Amino acid sequence: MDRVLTLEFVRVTEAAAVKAGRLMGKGNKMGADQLAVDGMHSILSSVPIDGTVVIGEGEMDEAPMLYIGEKVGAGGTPVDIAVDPLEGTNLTAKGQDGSIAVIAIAGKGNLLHAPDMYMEKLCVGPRAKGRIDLNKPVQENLRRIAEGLERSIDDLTVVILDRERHQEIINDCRDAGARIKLITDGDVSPAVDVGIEGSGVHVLMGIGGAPEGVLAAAALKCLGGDMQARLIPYTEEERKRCYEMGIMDLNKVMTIDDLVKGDDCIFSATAITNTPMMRGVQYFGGGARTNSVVMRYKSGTIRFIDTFHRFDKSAKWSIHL
Ligand code: VTB
Ligand code: MG
Ligand code: MG
Repeated sequence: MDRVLTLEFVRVTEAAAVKAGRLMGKGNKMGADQLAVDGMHSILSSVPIDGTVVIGEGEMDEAPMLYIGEKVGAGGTPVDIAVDPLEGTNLTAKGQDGSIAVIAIAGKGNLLHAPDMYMEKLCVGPRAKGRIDLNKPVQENLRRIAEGLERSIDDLTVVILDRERHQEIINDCRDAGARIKLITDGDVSPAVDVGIEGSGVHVLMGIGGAPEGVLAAAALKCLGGDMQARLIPYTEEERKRCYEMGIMDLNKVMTIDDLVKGDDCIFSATAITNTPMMRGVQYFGGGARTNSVVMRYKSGTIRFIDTFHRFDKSAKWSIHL
């Protein structure tokens, strides 16, 4: 992938965020999601790629845009694309922190085609790379991560989705002495943050969405961090989908390179509401300001981009509520 594409993908997530952010706090998560999809889709169609959506808004018959299998782009390099135009719909609908517009791009066949089911995740930054093992107890992982970060477990902050199913790992983290940040939704943004020093969070653990897991892996791969994951099929139908994907051992621990293969990927996210490293979309008379992070595996460059958008300069910003 040509490196000039990198900035093109920032434009894609910016457009989704500026549109969806309009509905912040309005209690309309479907509406916000739809605006994000519109914004993302319209800009993607002008990017010079020959893209296929492999993680998107659902199967063809239920999502009109950015559905799995949709061909996007203006023609060019063949790539696979994972999107979550509005990751954390509840957060945007309630005006709470942590919602982002996000995209990951890799060479054909290199993104795990994760079906919409649950995935157990363990995510860390570069200094803990190679130290995590999803088959080991929580305490053991925290001990090794703390060692990598040259600090005590008491000085680690673990992000966990606040769900009943996580009571055991929450107890284990507390027993080990780690600090915890329980979040109501949106585990992609904190998974990215654990890869960035200074974000104040060091580990993401627990069960969230599998598509979100692939997005997190793309970011962590670019950041030099690490991730392990395991699909958690609950129904017979979901188990069948795993087998169809060629995953015969349902307990298989996937590494970051199983989730995102190869040595060429790009990740971009724009904050819709605030995140620890980025401000959410701010609107002012006639425009908006966005914060994004974009990264490219090949060069390892991480860019934080602060952008001013002028609504009078382009029709693309007009929204019909
Ligand atoms: C997960 C997580 C997402 O929704 O999919 C979660 O990965 C759904 O979990 O980031 P529950 O079924 O327990 O609610 C998010 O938090 C938001 O899309
Ligand atoms: Mg979404
Ligand atoms: Mg999501």
